[in-house]
Amino acid sequence: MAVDYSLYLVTDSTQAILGDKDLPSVVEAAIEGGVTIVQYRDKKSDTADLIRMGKQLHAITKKHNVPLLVNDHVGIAQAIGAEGVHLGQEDMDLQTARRILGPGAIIGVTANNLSEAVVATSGGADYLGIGTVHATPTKGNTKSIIGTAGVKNILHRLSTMEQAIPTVAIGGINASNVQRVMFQSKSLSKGVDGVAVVSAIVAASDSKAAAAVLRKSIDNVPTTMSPKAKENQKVETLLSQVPAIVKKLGEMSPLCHNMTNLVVQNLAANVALSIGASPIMANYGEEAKDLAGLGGALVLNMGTVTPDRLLGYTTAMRAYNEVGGPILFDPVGAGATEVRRNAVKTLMSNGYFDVIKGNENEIRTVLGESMGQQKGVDSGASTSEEAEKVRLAKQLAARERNVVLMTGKTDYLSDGERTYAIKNGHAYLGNITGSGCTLGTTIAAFLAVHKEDRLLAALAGILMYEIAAEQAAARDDVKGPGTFVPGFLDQLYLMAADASQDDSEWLKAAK
Ligand code: TPS
Repeated sequence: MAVDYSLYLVTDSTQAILGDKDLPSVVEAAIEGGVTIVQYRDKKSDTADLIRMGKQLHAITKKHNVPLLVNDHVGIAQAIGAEGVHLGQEDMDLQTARRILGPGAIIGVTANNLSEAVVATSGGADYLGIGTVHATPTKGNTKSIIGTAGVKNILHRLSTMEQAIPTVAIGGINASNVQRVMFQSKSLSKGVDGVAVVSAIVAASDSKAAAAVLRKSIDNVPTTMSPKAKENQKVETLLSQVPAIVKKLGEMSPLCHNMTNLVVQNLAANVALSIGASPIMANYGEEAKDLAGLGGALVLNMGTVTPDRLLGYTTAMRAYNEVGGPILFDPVGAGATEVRRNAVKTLMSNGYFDVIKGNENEIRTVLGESMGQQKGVDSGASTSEEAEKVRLAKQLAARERNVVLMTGKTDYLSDGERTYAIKNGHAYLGNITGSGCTLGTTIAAFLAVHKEDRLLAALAGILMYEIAAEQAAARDDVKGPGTFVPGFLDQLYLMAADASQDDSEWLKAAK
């Protein structure tokens, strides 16, 4: 029988996690919510209690056709007729357990590093529990937190082995990061088969609802870029599609939800209106639960960071990720302060971004290659050669499996496979506040209307934005940054209107 490891519940009977709830009821509700396999894990009870509870749980799991494994205690598993065991590195060895339970039992092993994973796989384990992924109070004595990068390392090593066994990731996994854990590992030939959780379900007041939220996130993990997109490598092919996308934007007038900084609210809303989108400036994360369902896109601009806002961002990310709504992340001033560096880490570990847009310093910080203290949020000193810039954009996009736009005198746009340099724009953009942020708004609007190829959507947004800036700067009534802003809004507006008449003259200015 093939075992479904996609949502794996590991129980805990401690007051801190289970509280006063009844464990069998929690397990049954969790199965109703979408749990596919259960592990009875109880580090404290004596044999009689373990058997009593084990039997109760097994009656429930059998009723729902879900396998029950017992943590550590091979004898208890045998006594209650459970489908198998899960063994930690300090528990009974795999071979002995196999001899006792027989070939038909499901035996899983915890793997914290490459050698543990290799030994268990070649030793005949049925699956691996890979972790601890994130720090978790559930397991205090974790040898090490391996992060999603550690999970990827182990998966990569496993992919070189002859035997292939299912894997689940475990440790600090909850509704806000489950998609990221599943999705990141999928950049390899084979990702994890599921996630195992303790507190995300057992500590929840409504275990059925908690399981259902996880279930939904797992079932809706963002898919990889469509194969069709990859065929269109040639820049001419991409450019030829831009006018139709600009036109589509005007027709659909997508919601462009901005969670942005205090400085650019007004300009961002005006830019969105000028290009034909419907802006909403809503910084309270709870609102995203309603807004995410409206088919628009979210701009998450970190320019004004406060604890409240950070909480709002993570709530909003979860809401958009759950429905597959696109998110553009603008890590403004990412490396400038400790608070911002931490905010980037929090956000990056909480979900998935379709596009990350930033200057070189910001992209470096997100990548984890900070060059030290940044001077101010706008400081984007260019220190590297073109090849280095291409590497930065490409590497981050490949790691995140998304699209990265690294802005500067030349902009670099990459999806990890295709990388383009864009040389449009005008110096005035650097003389007004919020030009980078409102470029983010523009791209987000395009993401909402062209989901088939995010790189192409972003390209359409950048070109429209930067060519409008060039046109505005050339106007007779534009004499400097002050008159540039209204001229720029006019040009965006005119371009959007032109696109509806299939006139793509302006695209000829693309560099
Ligand atoms: C399948 N383990 C590693 S981290 C952790 C546990 C129990 C705590 C997670 O709690 N893999 C499997 N079963 C296990 N028992 C382990 C690994 C060991 P939370 O989800 O609350 O962070």
